[in-house]
Amino acid sequence: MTFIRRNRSWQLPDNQVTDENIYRQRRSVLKAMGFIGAGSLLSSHQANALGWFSDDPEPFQQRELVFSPAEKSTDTLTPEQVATGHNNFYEFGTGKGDPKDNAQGFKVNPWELVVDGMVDKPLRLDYDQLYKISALEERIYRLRCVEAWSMVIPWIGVPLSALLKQASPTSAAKYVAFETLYDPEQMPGQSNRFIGGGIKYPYVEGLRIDEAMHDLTFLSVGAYGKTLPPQNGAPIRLVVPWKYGFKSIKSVVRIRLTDRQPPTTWNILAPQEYGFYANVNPMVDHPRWSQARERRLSGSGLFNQDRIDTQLFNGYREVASLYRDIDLTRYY
Ligand SMILES: Nc1nc2c(c(=O)[nH]1)N[C@H]1C(S)=C(S)[C@@H](COP(=O)(O)O)O[C@H]1N2
Ligand SMILES: [Mo]
Repeated sequence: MTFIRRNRSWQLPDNQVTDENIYRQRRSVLKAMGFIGAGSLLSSHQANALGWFSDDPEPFQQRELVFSPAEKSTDTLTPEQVATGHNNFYEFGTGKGDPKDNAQGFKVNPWELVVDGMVDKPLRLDYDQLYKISALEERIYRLRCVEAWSMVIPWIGVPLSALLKQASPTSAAKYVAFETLYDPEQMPGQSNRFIGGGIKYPYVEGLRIDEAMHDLTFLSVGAYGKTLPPQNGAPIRLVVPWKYGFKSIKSVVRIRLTDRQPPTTWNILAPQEYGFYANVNPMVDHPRWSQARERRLSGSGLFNQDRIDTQLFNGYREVASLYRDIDLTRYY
């Protein structure tokens, strides 16, 4: 597959975040949040502790910079060989190197992605159509795994909303359910529980419809300027950058609109540990470890890991208004 244009004006030109980017993103965040909304979500004490309101609240003019990936110099792009060699994709094994080792023969063409359920126009996309949902964009997003490591990855794809709109969800649709391919012949973890970690397959995930329609919610068909490698979820996977990585379901074959909160794989396996929402939140610890900090895989080797503070919503404050009415400790 040939490719896919890189870089837009609002993206980082290279690995390093400039002061100018930092300044403009701060302002975009202030605008996107609205001061009132932020205040109702967190106490002003909490908000100040997180450094939310330290900037000059000038009117914001450059909306596109809400997707600017980074506001700290710790946000260096993760090297491609790290992002494609350290993976969670239990269908191919539970070790971090297993997906790369075991998924290389994975067949992605032909593929079929179905969008159905509570929609006026059900869709069936074949492999070629996956790349033509709408204009492809590159978005550099942080990915924070619930295991407390993180990366910064340049995805290529389209907003999920572009696809959902084409299917015309009915007004009854309140949630979106996602499903990974079930093919035990190709995915050894699906037929052998020692390889697949005891998960019930197919892997399933879900979002509330307002989360699914949010501009940040992305369907990725590529990364690092290429089509997705199998270990990262080829040919098409979800990327929800403000939620723990397990929400970002790989190798998706079905997207179903529904009026019920759909079951999700990690919640089924361990409901006390993994919720439906799974918003990145340094103030809500996993029962077995702290979520206050994370290991950022940014260097050229897996041992090059900076320990940094975890940010609420992984730093994507644009989404805070989605949760203004819920208790993030209860709905973890
Ligand atoms: N189908 C499926 N999707 C999955 C997983 C999985 O095991 N199976 N692992 C999740 C987890 S825990 C993480 S952290 C991310 C990792 O994405 P990456 O390997 O592209 O970094 O994929 C998510 N999507
Ligand atoms: Mo994860």
